Amino acid sequence: MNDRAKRTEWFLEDRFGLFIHWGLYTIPARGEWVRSFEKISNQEYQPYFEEFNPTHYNPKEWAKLAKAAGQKYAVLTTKHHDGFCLFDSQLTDYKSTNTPAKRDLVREYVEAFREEGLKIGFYYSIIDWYHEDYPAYGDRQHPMRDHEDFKNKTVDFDRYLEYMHGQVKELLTNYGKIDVMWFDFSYDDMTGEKWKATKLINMIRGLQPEIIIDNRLGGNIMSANPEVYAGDFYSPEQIIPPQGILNEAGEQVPWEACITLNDHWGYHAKDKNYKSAKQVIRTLVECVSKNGNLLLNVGPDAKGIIPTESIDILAEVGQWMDRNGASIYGCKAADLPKPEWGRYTQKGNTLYAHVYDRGIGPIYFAGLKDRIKKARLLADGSELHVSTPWMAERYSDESGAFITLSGARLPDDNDTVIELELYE
Ligand code: FHN
Repeated sequence: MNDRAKRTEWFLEDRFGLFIHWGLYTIPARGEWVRSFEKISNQEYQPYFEEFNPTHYNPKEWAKLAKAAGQKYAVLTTKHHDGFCLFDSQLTDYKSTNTPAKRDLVREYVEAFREEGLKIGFYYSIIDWYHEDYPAYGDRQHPMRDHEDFKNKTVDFDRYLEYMHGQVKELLTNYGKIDVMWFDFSYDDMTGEKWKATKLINMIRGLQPEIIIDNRLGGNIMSANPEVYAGDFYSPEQIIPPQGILNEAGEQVPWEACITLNDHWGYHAKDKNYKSAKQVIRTLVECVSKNGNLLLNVGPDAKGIIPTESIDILAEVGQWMDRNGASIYGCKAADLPKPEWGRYTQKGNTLYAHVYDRGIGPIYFAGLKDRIKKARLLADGSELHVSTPWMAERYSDESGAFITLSGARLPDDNDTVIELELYE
């Protein structure tokens, strides 16, 4: 088994994680790109630094919420593009311990989530709109990209890289075992060795040999021979890859879709466009049915409170996961075509039929004739029978099998899972 396969074994088992976007931008409450969209200077943004005091921040509550939702790992923004550090970095004064909060928010997150048994991930923005040596004028998205005062400003980008690498070293040295390093993001010529990515990865692997890293430092994770910094998993965003992810050699590449619950990563007070728990459950199933993970985002507000809508969705997802998690954890794609009524996930000889559409009459399982040893409703363990009822007899061709569900409605409208033990 190659190094990446070894490192990602737990990742392919756990399948479901919590993404947390949190920082100063929660005060303007118009999402984490507010500085770029509204071209807000460091000076205009400074009042939020001087005010930030999330009095209700209780990461133990966050960790319990994630655990109850069935999430097995979490990824918190330690620094987003605005350059504000949620951890006690010795390389900058622009950090949470210097705000009225006077707290190392990352340390409290690590301790709380580790105590609940979740694996720990750090999101770290390689983009930095605060640092004086990050290129601003003419950049694609820097808040000062077309500000005259920055036109002739010279920057020492190597000094920025020393800062960025130094902070990654702090994060991977001072907080114990870290399981995921989630870099964000490369663009245009700002990619790969522009970040001194090989040096950065070698440092990371030395500090945390078992850590897994996303693909956003650059390079081509789809290559049959990817760069050392191309990452351990592919990170589609706000989409599920239609066919899953194979590299140029046709090999499976671990991947994780990151998805928002509403339309913003960071807290946006007016964004009430939340997905339903049903959509989240079916998104998670779709990811796993295509050999992927789901990293589902919450955006706590300036007080440190996760929006009620997010809490309610995660709670309903958790109720489903509590009964049906076996069809997610450690599962992957089945070697069967997608059925009309829903999706399949599989773990060894156990096939999980995720039935979304009750249809009329018995449920039809193409290709499974004489292959099903036992059938159970996963949620309650109740026995189901593989049989061909009178109305199906004329359709019982060589390949299919039928299971009759009682009643006109599915037991679980979100997703009714039938556990099928197949003959070896
Ligand atoms: O610009 C960021 C964005 O704010 C957010 O953090 C997402 C999450 O994957 N990543 C970048 C956009 O691709």
